[in-house]
Amino acid sequence: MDDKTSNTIDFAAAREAIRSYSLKRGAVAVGICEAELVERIAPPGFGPLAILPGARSVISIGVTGCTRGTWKSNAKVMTFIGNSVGPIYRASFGLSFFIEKTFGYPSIFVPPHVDPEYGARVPIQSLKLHAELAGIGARSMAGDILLHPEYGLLYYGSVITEMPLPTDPPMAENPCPAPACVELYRRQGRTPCQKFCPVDCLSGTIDDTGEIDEMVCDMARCAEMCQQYENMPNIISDAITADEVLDREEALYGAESQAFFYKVTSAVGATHAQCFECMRVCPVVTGAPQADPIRMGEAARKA
Ligand code: B12
Ligand code: SF4
Ligand code: SF4
Repeated sequence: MDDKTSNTIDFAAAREAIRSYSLKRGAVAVGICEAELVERIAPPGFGPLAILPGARSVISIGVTGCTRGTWKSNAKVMTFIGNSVGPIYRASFGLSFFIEKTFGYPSIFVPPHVDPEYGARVPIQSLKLHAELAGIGARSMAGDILLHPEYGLLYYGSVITEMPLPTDPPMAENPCPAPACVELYRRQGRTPCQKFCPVDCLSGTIDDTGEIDEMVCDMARCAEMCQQYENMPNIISDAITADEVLDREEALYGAESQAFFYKVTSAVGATHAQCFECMRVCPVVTGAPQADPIRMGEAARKA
């Protein structure tokens, strides 16, 4: 983009157009932060400049989690329909094209996945860091999952762009821990997410003022729990190492594998790593004003 063209752009109006495009595509929250700020916090090689050398801004968008009915269901059902990563990745992919086409600045959809060079736990970019700095989530006691006071649990997608856009500040206040969680912690020494995590992988402390003092999450244990119903590598490994034909067939065509392959072939977004137990008991996730689709519907019908 040459200076002459960029001088004709109204960046505040562009920001609104980006916001409006994202909301139309299903996002409920949109925030923007400076690429330079992310670059300073992310480890070397994991900031925006690593994937777009001229990066100026990072746009983070969020879609809501589940319906009220889904939260009432069991853990197994939630592995099919609990997350919303598909829609958010499609919306952010579209946004990268929208910015290039409308404003002419090179933009890129951030791959949300892990970096194959560094193993199963290291992402190419931290979507949580983008969302946190762009002001659409704050770190919680539940393994640093970001929470939003209006929407509870959001799933995030990001776009990095060379466009210099007006930014948003990080959230001034953290909705975690909720007052009810502080109360439970004072009485029992544990918050709801810590208490109900099925593999006890969350710990940490709340200080005298009711703020997060320390958060600890055993990610290996959490990952094992998240992958209990669908573990592609296990299926393949069991099939390769089976000595007997029947064992091999069980590995490939047994009930668990069938369920997994159904999900993959019917393009269900939630094909790996799903556990929602810390979120199911979180008052911010289920009680935030806009987190409940029934209440959202009532408000819309009244309007
Ligand atoms: C790998 C991964 C997992 C793994 C391991 C989790 C882990 N944290 O190690 C497993 C499979 C266990 C998992 C589980 C879940 N996940 Co997950 N997961 C990811 C993924 C791909 C990377 C997370 C990660 O490792 N980040 C690196 C850490 C260290 O980043 P960070 O805390 O922001 O970084 C801090 C510093 O370390 C440093 N830093 C900055 N950048 C980087 C980059 C790197 C590489 C490193 C090391 C450090 C670093 O700066 C930050 C300063 O505070 C992200 C998508 C993404 N690309 O970000 C989704 C994501 C974090 N998962 C998500 C969710 C929702 C879940 C689950 C609830 C599963 C589910 N039901 O959908 C559980 C929750 C578990 C929990 N209690 O946190 C959401 C979180 C949304 C939110 N509201 O916060 C994300 C953002 C996906 C999305 N598109 O929305 N997940
Ligand atoms: S996602 Fe499941 S295993 Fe991981 S911290 Fe939450 S409740 Fe525990
Ligand atoms: S249950 Fe939710 S609000 Fe309460 S401490 Fe855990 S993450 Fe925070």
